[in-house]
Amino acid sequence: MKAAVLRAYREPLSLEEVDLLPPQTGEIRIRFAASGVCHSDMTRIEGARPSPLPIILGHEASAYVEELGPGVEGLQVGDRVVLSFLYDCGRCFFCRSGHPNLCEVGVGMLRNGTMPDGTTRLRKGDEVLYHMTVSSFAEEAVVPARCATRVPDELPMDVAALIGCGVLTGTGAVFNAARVSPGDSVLIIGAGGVGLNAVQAAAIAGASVIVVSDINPDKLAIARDFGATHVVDARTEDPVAIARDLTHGRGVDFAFEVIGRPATIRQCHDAIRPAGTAIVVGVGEVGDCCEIDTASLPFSEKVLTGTLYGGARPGLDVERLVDLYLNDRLRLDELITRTYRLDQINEAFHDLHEGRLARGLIRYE
Ligand code: CND
Ligand code: ZN
Repeated sequence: MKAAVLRAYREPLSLEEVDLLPPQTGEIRIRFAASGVCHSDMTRIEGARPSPLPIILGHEASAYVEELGPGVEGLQVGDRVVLSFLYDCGRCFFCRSGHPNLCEVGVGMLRNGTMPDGTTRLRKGDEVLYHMTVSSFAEEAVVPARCATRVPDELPMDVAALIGCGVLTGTGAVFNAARVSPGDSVLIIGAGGVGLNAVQAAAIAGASVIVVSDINPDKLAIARDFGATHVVDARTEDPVAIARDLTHGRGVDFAFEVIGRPATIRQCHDAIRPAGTAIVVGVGEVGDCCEIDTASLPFSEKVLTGTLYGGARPGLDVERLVDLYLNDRLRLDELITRTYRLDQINEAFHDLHEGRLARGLIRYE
């Protein structure tokens, strides 16, 4: 099968023939329909968190089931599925305590680039590693069956792909991590493919004030369309001052950072009210630090935290988001700015880098 392989950091992906081993127990072979291009893929190319190479990127995808490994139940060949990049073993402390997105096995797979058994099914002579369990910048993959959720025929495969990361993460930050309630005030910093989903989730949740900060006027226009009550051009305006002005000088109940930079994380912490919560969704570089005035903490009772995969319960949340979309409550078509073929993948990353995309999508059919 054809795949786009990362062989060296900060270099273009190379289009190659890669071999796929058959699915092992509990695994399936899938043929991709579409894959979103997420900033987490670009961060990997930039080497912000270096790990062994070669690796096949891509982690936000829809696919068809092609082959079932031994012991797979509940899926059939031909099923249309959305992939989750977080495997949940169902047995570890985190799965049993209601945090399947922090599954010890799943997080280990993200770190090591493997399947649950610590090896991969991708070969080019030697072993090729997975990126975030899915490795969807390829025609096919072998993945754990637990990471595939069947979706109905009415759901277009293009928008199905986006649910796998950007939609689940952005909406999950609001619905699961923050549990935004009607009347809450919210600040969202970074209105890209993930952040825009936090914006529409805040609107669905009934937030009274939804302030969105970005440095790109095109993104701010979509944010307004998606339910932002106020938009801030961070090149010339201060989101912290504006968030306070809109909340009687107190600060917002929740602030979401969806970029992964210390300066904007600090803005979120500054913009929340006493006992408010700042939630970091963006993934920064290893070693990045952010200064917080510790003396103010006991007086402010502010909470600064992060969320992995929007605190999703992967299978269940995919089903709920599909229903929201099919009932016209969640807008996903508008997120797709441009589609590409796999051999245009480096152009897609260039466009993402230039800020041209709400989401770029690789289409395989
Ligand atoms: P994308 O590049 O689409 O969006 C980032 C947005 O931030 C763009 O619209 C930029 O214009 C904007 N921006 C840049 N600088 C500033 C600034 N100073 N102030 C305001 N806005 C600014 O990225 P994405 O939406 O694909 O991903 C966003 C982050 O989320 C990224 O760090 C990615 O790695 C992370 C993420 C996290 C998780 C998770 O599980 N926590 C899952 N997927 C992606
Ligand atoms: Zn992602």
